[in-house]
Amino acid sequence: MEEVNKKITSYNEDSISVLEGLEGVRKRPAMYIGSTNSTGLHHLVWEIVDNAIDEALSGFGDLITITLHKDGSLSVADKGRGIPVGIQKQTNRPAIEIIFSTLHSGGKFNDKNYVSSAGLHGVGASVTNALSEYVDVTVYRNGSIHHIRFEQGGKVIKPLEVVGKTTKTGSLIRFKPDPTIFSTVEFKWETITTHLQESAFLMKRVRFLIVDERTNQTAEYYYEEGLKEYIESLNENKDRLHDVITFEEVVQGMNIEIALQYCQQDYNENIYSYVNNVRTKDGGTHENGFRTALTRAINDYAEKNELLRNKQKLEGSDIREGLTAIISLRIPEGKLEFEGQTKGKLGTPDALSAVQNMFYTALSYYLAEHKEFAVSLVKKCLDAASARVAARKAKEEARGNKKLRQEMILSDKLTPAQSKDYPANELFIVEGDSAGGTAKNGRDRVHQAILPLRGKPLNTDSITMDQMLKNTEFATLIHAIGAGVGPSFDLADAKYGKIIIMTDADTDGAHIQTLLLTFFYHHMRPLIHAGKIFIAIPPLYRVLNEKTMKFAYAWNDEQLENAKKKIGSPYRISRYKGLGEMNASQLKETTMDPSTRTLIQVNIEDPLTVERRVTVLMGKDTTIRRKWVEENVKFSADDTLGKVAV
Ligand code: 0RA
Repeated sequence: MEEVNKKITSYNEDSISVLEGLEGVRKRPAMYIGSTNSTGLHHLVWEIVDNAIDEALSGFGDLITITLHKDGSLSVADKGRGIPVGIQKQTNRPAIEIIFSTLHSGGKFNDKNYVSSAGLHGVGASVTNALSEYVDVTVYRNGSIHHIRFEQGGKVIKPLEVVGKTTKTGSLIRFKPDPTIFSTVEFKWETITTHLQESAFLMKRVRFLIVDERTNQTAEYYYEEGLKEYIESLNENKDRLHDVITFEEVVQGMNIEIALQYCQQDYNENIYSYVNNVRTKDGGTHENGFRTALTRAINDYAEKNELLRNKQKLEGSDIREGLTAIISLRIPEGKLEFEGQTKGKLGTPDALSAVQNMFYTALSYYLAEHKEFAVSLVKKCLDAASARVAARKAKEEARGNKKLRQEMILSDKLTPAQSKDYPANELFIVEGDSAGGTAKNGRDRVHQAILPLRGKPLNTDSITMDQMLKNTEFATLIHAIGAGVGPSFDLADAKYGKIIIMTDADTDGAHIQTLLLTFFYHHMRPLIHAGKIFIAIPPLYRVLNEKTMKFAYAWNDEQLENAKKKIGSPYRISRYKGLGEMNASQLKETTMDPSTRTLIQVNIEDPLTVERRVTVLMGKDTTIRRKWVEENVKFSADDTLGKVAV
């Protein structure tokens, strides 16, 4: 069947163009993996893992093992059929070599219907190969153990050969990322486990085992029911109204899985959609089909059962308040279409009608069969509708009532910015009155506003919306931002382009950041999605030479060492315990002035991380928190972290 040991000695034209392809990846890595930072680095892992997932999706191999080795390499083992090792006719080279050397080769070797992100990104294992110091592949197939090794960005160093006998089947791929390409080559436990847990939720009954040989940690993810358990995990700390409802069906060659659950306290809608195991964060046709069906099914049910008064209709947003839903669609590669530049939005037209029809029918049936649930759900939606109407009214009244607004602005709490160019304005939320005073003096009066916070904000995870609104600190904050709150929040009305949380660099400061982020996540989520929330990073040290009066700031110990050298002895180090220890010009220079400060942009995209945030970040352990911030809060493009301001 497969000719494995045929000797290949000379490079033909094909293999030269192959190398040129990989060379292209090395020249412009960001075009293939998005970036060369930690996010890009982990793309190398997903490309390899996705192949193993595809194989499991086709029904081969139900265990995928990921090992982080001490030498900085990572391996992915699966129990699939094994990567094909036979000679490919057109090229006269082993298929495995082509798979690891040709861009977009995934599909050609595939007799499978569903392809996960290989189909989405269209790049696959060859990109990982191009950006690795080495890739070592062992294949268990046809009774033999096969081995091939690539080095220096994809060159075949050890051609394919049989190295032993086996009764197993599967593939083992080990690679070490090229440090000349990436700004970091350290694989992160948190990033990898979060991603693979998500994969496990989407791939029910496939086991993911992760072993970190650097720290001896292990994790295992296996879900018998997949999406149902995914939603249970997302809603773990919430006030759930019913058990998770699930639907699954194959329509026109598309596999559709939907799971949903309503919660009481959280009025946000939490809808997550996936295509072939990859999150479509901007939704698309499948998600639209879901929304339309949901709105129609519930309105139709309410109408038929005379639960609505005089031609009243529930709006989609009324029906989605408090909803957590996951839509997972698997479609053949040939049907995949995307809208826009990124792969975040599905365009496949068939997916709309398929999801819409399937979900409308299934949900209508479910509602008819579960009368008590259906009636209470319609009631909940009607409550949301009334609240929406009331909020709209209140907003219109507030608009007309300028005096009230002025009163708020003139209140003793907020020091406003002079400019009316709202997108250019910044609101600093500052820990404590004393630091607030310093910030007031150090600010750029035109564009920077200061809102000092007294004490710790309430934890909005454990209070009701009413309690939150009665709290003066939050009320002031809501008025200062000026865009409403909760379901009636309107991003377009926000009076600031950046909202910057500025706290001491200690445990209390970290706690306050978390409490504020929790508030924004619950009640002004669009601000987070729009990338308008930032955390200011004050320096930890100031190094001063008392003779020359030269000084430098340092944000970490490494910078401190550099600063000592730069400043020269005799130096004196002051460790800033809080913002209050800086004077206005120091605070301005280090933490507030856009040309010298360091800001981190809060950017939370993946649902699991967000829910984990509550448990990890609300805890007392600051090292876990710091680690989380490092791994999950992305640095904005213009940040200056790593520089010592002199
Ligand atoms: C193409 C065709 C076949 C399997 C695979 C690719 C395959 C690729 C990878 C990558 C990692 N693990 C993998 N396992 C399988 C099917 C070949 C056949 O018909 O047996």
